[in-house]
Amino acid sequence: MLRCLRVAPLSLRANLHSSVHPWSAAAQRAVAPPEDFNDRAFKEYFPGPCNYRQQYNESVHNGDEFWTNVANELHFRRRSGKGLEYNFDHRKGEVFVKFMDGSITNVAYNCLEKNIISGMGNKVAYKWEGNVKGDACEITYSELRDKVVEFARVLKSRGVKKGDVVALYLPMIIDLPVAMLACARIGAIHSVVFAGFSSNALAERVKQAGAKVLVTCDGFYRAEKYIPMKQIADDAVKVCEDAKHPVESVLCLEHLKTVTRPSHTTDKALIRDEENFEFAVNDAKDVFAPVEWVQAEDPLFILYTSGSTGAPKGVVHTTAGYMTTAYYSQKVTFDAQANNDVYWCMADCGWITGHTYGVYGPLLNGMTSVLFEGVPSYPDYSRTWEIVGKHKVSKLYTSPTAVRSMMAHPEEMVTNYDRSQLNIIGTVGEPMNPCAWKWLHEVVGERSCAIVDTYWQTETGTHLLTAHHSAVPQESSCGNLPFHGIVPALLDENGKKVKGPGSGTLVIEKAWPGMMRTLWGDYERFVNTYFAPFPGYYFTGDGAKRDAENHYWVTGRVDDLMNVSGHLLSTAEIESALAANPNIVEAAVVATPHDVKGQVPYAFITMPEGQVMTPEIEKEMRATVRQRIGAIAVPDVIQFTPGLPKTRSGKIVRRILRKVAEGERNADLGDITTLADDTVIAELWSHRPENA
Ligand code: 6R9
Repeated sequence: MLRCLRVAPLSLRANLHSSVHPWSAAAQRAVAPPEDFNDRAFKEYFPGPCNYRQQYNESVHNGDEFWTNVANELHFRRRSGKGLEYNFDHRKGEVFVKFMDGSITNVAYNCLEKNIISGMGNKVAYKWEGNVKGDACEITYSELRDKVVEFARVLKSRGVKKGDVVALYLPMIIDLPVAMLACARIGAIHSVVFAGFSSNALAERVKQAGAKVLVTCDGFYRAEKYIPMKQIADDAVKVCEDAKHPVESVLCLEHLKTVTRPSHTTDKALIRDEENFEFAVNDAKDVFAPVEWVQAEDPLFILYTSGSTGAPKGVVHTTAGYMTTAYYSQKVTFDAQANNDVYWCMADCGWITGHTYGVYGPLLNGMTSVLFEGVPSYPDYSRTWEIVGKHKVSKLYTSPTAVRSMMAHPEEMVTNYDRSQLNIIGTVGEPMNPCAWKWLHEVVGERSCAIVDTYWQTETGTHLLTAHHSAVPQESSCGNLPFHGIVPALLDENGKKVKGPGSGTLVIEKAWPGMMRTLWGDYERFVNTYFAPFPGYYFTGDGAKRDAENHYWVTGRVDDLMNVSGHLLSTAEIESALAANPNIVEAAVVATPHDVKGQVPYAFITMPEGQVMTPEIEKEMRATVRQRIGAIAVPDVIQFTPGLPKTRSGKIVRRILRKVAEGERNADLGDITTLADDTVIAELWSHRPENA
């Protein structure tokens, strides 16, 4: 039985300070839960009409007051009295965004000291799970703070000052959030480079950011594969030196001596004395590294993201605005309950999801988080659920890619493990397809969990559109609503706003505190990429559809649209239709040139291990696309492939698929260093049908 409580409506301001947060699932759940939804999912339900939209309206009409009220829950050394100021129209002057300009605060202080002062020092901040089962440890908020202070001393001893850039090239070990927070503590700017990047990719990012110090470790294992981090870092340092951008100091942590090695490696990292982190700790014992009180608009971090052309873009996020929206969106989207939750964001800290919802969001909310070094497939595909069961995870943040890889395996790999505490499953990164949604909903969540898709970007810092469990019906593909404070719009090909239901390019009309401020060292590219395409709007680069109830479906990058006989089709939409077939694990569709139609869809599909493509399955898939979208969308070719070319963050690299579809064997595939597995390319070619 559901326990229903009735609450009197409270004013917005009063709500922000009440013990049950007004946007918590408890206060918000108003849509009919799925049939046989039990009270495992949320502790309390409130009947009556949903008020998400009402609160949303207040958040956008009174944006300044709204966000300043949220910021009031955080610690500021000085408040300037200023709120959100911005200009999105480059024709009217410089594009800029500021929040609480002139105020003074520190994000690391808010993540650590603020919680410790309020009595949470002994609470576990991170439960770490190693690559090999059994390697595990925990760290409390007080212990985390001590480690951060120690790390900050070492950085200071290497001459790092406020405003200096520190590159962090580390796997998913507790030292990574420690290093991020240590930078934040002393006002240095961290630039985390994903541990799967090659030496060239690392060097490119270190050079571009002008990093003074590079922090790495000896090595780590991803499943059974040994990743020689120090060796890669050394190669990168050499590249930087040759390019006359020398790194002043390298610090190397010894991680391998603390973990179980799943395979033998004869490799021993070469760590010079001056690079040895433990020696550096000893040398820095007497260094003073107090909290540096920084300006609201001082940069907190740089994070590189790929550009559609040219070099990677160094997205810059600043202090007060990012902190406020990270804190708030974590709280609202995940119904953060400092006392009850064990939360697990599966994203690597090398990506924005790991920054905002793996480090800053959960710590600002005093949550206990799982930090996982390994991969969902090792030692087998039950690993995720074994960890969920072991730590009684209540909120999980994952990606459609991870879900699709897991759902290709027997259900027992999930159902053998305890998921009784799990109540919210967030997803991010790509459009959520109905099959993956259904699997999460039925197999993982047993119809008792809210499945909350979240759409956002490295540049946006925090959520833009979410399927908030209180306001979006729990049905497959039900679309997302704008997050509080976010005003999306759809523009047609002439840049005119689409009114009511329709589709177009997704842009954002008003600023929000947590958005990017510039591209590191390239303000011009920042304006040209995000504001010049549609003056007065932030351009997301994605297309979306909107229904009469204001639900949005992000259909994919606008560059992924194809024009078949004058009809605009979304690759994502065709992919969803193909992947609806139970024999399919994943589908990727690209446009390929056609003499008569202009372009036609060409599909690549993967299937569960051991399964083969048959003419019947192919026929079924074509029928589904025809039925769901129309004959125009039926792919000309459906090619089976054992794997898809993906970046290490799980994004399909369509540019490679386009070359295969076009049959351009000798074509330049561009940068393939970001691929998780480049052997996929040869497989794509070997499975290309003769008649394609
Ligand atoms: C957070 C993150 C951003 C791009 C974005 C869009 C795609 C992310 C999505 C989604 C559909 C979702 N994307 N979330 N598309 N539905 N829920 O992923 O940042 O790595 O910068 O990627 O990812 O195309 O523009 P980032």
